[in-house]
Formats: sequence, structure tokens, C-alpha cells
Amino acid sequence: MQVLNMRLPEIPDVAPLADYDAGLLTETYRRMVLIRQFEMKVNELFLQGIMPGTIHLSLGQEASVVGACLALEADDVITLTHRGHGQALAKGLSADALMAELFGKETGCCQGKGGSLHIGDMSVGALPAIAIVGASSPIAAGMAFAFKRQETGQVALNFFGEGTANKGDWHEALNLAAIWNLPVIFLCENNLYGVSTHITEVMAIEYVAERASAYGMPGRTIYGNDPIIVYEAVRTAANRARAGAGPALIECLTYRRGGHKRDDPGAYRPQEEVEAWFKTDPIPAFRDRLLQDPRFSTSVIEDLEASVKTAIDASVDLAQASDTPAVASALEHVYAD
Ligand SMILES: Cc1ncc(C[n+]2csc(CCOP(=O)(O)OP(=O)(O)O)c2C)c(N)n1
Repeated sequence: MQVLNMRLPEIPDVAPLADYDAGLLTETYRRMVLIRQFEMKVNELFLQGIMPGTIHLSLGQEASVVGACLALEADDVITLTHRGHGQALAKGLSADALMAELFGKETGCCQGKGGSLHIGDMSVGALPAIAIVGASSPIAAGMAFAFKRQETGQVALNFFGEGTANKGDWHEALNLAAIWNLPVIFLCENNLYGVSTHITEVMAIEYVAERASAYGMPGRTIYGNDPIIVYEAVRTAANRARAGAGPALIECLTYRRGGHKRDDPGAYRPQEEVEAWFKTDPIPAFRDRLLQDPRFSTSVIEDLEASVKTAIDASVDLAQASDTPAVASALEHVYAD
């Protein structure tokens, strides 16, 4: 059978982890496992009819978001997409606050009024998400403009999908960021599909990062299923932005393990493509890399995985025990022009 529109992964050689601090490596793995277990639990609760709402899972994309966020400083800011659980957890949002938000409880990060599509918490530098595809790119540029004007030394990082790179507001944001030399990183999680549409059906070039040169900024396409590759690329871009050299575009090649949202089995994807990408699952791959390093052992890793599981279970208990927002608070924290 001829398989149309299939782009299989090329896995690069990765350097040993010996040069990296054990604490950074542990935190990288912990956050990736946290995201994976969090989303597996959310999916399970949804299938049991316990969790409400529409949810877009990011299973498989953990390395890109964790590598990117750990390369930032705590006071740098990210913008989230509709597929934002992993992005928020990677930036440091607590699983308790996120789980409660998905349950619509007042202990949630947006007091239970946002739900999955509008999560975030400025105290960890995660701007509450905007579900309008493309809308967050000009906002990231705007935050970077403020950082530059106020000379704060902060950087803004805009997460977006490859489908978003065909929206007009995305192009305007890159142009503005380039001409004003803003400290912003545009980070594409290229998972090949915008809903069910393959990238080759909507883009006449091979990679999103090729567009960077049209705006006068550096652009790189990298393998997005290794967190250290992503960490290095974002660290370089953030250092450059902080030094006043302006924006950068980084495209992380990755794959979502499920469909676009929970009611989509993703059946439009060729089986051969799915199988090839599933073999690149970032979590077992990074686990294997850690185990080749003498500083890590199976028992240390298993303890970490068990402690994450305990924390996720506790977040569900806490969310279920929390109250829904009071009716009298319906108009609080709500803004309209
Ligand atoms: C302006 C706008 N158009 C359409 C949608 C519906 N929509 C939600 S997600 C999505 C696909 C986005 O694809 P991509 O940017 O590649 O991100 P991914 O879903 O792959 O993470 C679409 C079309 C929307 N939310 N906003």
C-alpha cells in the first residue's frame, strides 16, 4: 500500500548525559513522568465518566515542553496552547491546582472557571491559555515588548502547533518581534497534524522553521523527543534574547500519541507512521539514557515514578473533595471589553 503524506522520524545520535547536573536530569525525568501520569489519569477519569469537559491530551510531547521550560528562568513567561497541560506542568504549575481546575473546582488554578482550555498561573510564569489558535503569539510578543521596555531581563516563550504557523496573527507576531528585536522564543511543537490535517496538505515547505529567515531571525528544526536537545536549543535562544539579540524560532519534531482530542481515535494516521513514531516515545528513551549513567539506578527511578503516582492520586482526591465555585462568585475574575 502506498502511504501518502507520511513523514517518519529520524532519531539523531544523542550525547551522553555525563556533562549535565544530576539534579537537572532528575527534574527533567520527574516532570516528563508527571505529565504522562497526569494525562493518563485524566483520560481514565474521562472514560469512567467522572471528569467533565473537552480535553486535548499531549501524550508523547513531554520532552519538548519539559526541555523548553527547564531551559527558562523561573520568572520567564510562557504562553499555552489548547494542548497545554504538559506546558503548564513543565513550567511548574502544581498538579493539585491543575487537576482541580479540570474538575471545575474552586481550588483550581483559575478557581474552576477556566477548565482545560484556559489553564495557567502567572505565579509560575504560565499565562492562562487562549483557545483561539494563533492568538497567543502576538501576546507573547507583547509581553516581550514589556520586558524590553522595562529592562527586566525576562524572556517570553510562545508554544504553538505547526497548524498555527499558517495563521495571519502568527506571521504578524514574528514580524513584529523581529523588527523590534524582542526577547521572545517561538516554539513549535510540530506533531504533524492540525486536527486531522497533515502538515503537507497545508504547507508548501518542509519545515516551519524555514519561515524564520523571511522575518530575519534564526530558525532551527530539532528532534523534539529528546529533552536535552530541546533544552540546549532553548537555552541558546534564551541567552541570545537576554543579550538583546532578539527572537528565535525553534521547531520541535514530535508526535501526539492520541487523537486531536479525547473523542478522536486518530484513525486518519497511517499505521506505519504511528508505529514508527511510537518507537520514539520520549519517556522510555530518556529513562534508558538515565540508566546508562552511573549516577542513576533502577531503584532511584522507580522510587521517583512511584512518588509521582502518589502525588497524582492525591491530586484527584483533593480535587474531588473541593467545592465548586460559589454562584455568587460567577462574575469575579471575568473580564470583557
Ligand atoms: C482561530 C481558531 N480556529 C480554529 C480552531 C479550532 N482548532 C483548535 S485546535 C486546532 C488545530 C491546531 O493545530 P496545531 O496548531 O498544529 O496544534 P495541535 O492541535 O497539533 O497541538 C484547531 C483548528 C481554534 N481553536 N481557533
